Amino acid sequence: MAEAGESHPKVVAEAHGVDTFHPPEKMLANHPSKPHLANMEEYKKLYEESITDPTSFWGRQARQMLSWQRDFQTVRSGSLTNGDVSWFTEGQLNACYNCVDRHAHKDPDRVAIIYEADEPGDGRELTYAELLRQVSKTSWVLKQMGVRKGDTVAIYLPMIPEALIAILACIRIGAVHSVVFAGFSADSLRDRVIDGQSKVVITTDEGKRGGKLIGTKKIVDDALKQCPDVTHCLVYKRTGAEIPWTEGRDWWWHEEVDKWPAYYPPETVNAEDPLFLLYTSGSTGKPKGVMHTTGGYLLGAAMTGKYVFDLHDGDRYFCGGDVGWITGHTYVVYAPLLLGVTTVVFEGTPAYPNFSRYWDIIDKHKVTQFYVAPTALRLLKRAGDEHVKAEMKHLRVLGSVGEPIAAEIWKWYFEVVGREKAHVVDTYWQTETGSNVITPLAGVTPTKPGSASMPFFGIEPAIVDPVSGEEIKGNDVEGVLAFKQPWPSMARTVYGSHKRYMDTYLNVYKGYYFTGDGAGRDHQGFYWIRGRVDDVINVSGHRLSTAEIEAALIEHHGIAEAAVVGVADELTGQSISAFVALKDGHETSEQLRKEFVLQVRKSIGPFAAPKTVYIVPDLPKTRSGKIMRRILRKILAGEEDQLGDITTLSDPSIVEKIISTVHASK
Ligand code: 6R9
Repeated sequence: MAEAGESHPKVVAEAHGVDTFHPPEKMLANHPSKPHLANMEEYKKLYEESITDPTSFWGRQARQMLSWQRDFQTVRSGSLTNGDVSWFTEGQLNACYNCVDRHAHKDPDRVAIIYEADEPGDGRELTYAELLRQVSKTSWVLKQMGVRKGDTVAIYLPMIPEALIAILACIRIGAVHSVVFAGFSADSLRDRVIDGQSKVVITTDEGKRGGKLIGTKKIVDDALKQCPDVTHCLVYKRTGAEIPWTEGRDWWWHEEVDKWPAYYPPETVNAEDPLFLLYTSGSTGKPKGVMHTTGGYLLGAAMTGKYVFDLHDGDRYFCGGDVGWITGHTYVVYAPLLLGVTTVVFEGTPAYPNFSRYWDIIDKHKVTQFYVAPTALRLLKRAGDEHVKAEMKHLRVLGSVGEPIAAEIWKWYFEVVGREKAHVVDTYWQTETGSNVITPLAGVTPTKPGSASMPFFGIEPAIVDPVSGEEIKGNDVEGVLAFKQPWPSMARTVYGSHKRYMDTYLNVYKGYYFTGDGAGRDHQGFYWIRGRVDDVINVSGHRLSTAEIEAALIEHHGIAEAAVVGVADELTGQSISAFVALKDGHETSEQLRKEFVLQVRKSIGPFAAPKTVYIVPDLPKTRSGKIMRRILRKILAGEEDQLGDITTLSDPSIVEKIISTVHASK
């Protein structure tokens, strides 16, 4: 939570009279059938039922959307207060069967994956039948490596079909996948492999992104030097580069899968058996292994895929998120495959070979739904409208995720990309919520640029006063965002640290799930997400903790103390500024500043690198030694006249020195 003296979320009353956009007529006219709900009345009716009678609502949906091997009797048990929530308790199923087999049986030639490689023109398509064969072979391989039900497998792969195949193979045999974003450094990978107790790691020889090669296997080798429990490493040959090899531990994917049959029976698991771990940043230095379980998570993915994105048979869905983050998990892999539609797996970047790349992919593959973070849209808007030449005539839904979307970016998305024919859905959710929680339903919900609009089924939001901890009822209110009821796809624990789970999410306001975000509810009940109220910063949609970056910095021998703050950035949403105090015997220099940035790249990954490093004589600290980041934020924002009372600092004179350092570097 926020440290003492931190300011709480800004109270900004939303001006009434913000434009409201209804689902575009042209979207409905071009629709292959019609949205799953006829209007807002239907949404309200179902929503009401989901809140007042969750047992009947979710029981019905779970039986409709998922295939169970054994039915459940208990829909929901446990509570937010006790942190023991379980859904569909006696139910048994297999996640891979739900994503692959049932579609492969019904319609084997339907395309499951369109792989668009980094180089335009490269790539391939996989049908559901082919996916089932490849996943089965890979399941055999993992079994032979000794992976058993409940074991964790670490996946360090770029955006290639094998990332999905690896995930599906794990869940086919009841193993738990722990995907680590392939932009993380060896140190970060090591920490996640150890924390998740993975014994097998899956990777590639190299990755290819934006025309550049990434030495994934080399990074894995570095990480594994300190992971004695890893017995096997499965390596997919992506580029054919020369790579280091450890005999007995490393195995080529293509050689191994060739040995095994093309069918492996799915293993039955319980609804509450873990499905995956995904590490995310919180207020403290150590990343949290957020644990999702099988039945509830799958239901959240399938339900939001259907209603938020209006997925229908025959749709081609393109989510630009990386499989290393939750967006890639739920909306590249699970939602589209659970619903049996085609998912586009894109290996590259929106800027390579030019700024038309996304639009060309959408056009070429007749994409019907596109989903991306505002940071990419800011980049592409800035590049110029002339890059948006592709017709993209099949687009019905344009999704936004990961950070607030500014009204002008929203309008550009709607007008220039969507030609006013696609419905823009600004979807709010988190790694911990598993699937969209506050979001419009495409084709149904009226939207206001910048607002994530209304709660999804089963989500009962509360705006809470951060000081009193009391819920603020009624409309036109501001506070922090919490949820009052458990929902199926909520995370069940932080792996190996349930106390941390309780303290971060469920003990902050007893009886509520606390999101960590500030939010407002306007006069019509629309929700406006204001951003994090804790020490989490959001750079290009990547969630980073200030404490984690500080911990990385002080690994450098020259740094005595470090404080990291997020500042508003036109392109990346927020950017990272680091303030460091040197140890005795070190002199300020450009070289040292570069080393500090490098230190963070090495310890976390390039995406966490500070944009600016200020070397200061000392940090502003209270007498008890707490670093006052609020003061640093104010100085960077040019609000030096609003620093408040600084006499409580152990050395108030330090503030002037920091101000002049910041000014000198401008
Ligand atoms: C899905 C994802 C979660 C944090 C969340 C919030 C921010 C996500 C947003 C949004 C405003 C939206 N966030 N979606 N803020 N509008 N539509 O991004 O998960 O990486 O765990 O980040 O992202 O601050 O708390 P994750």
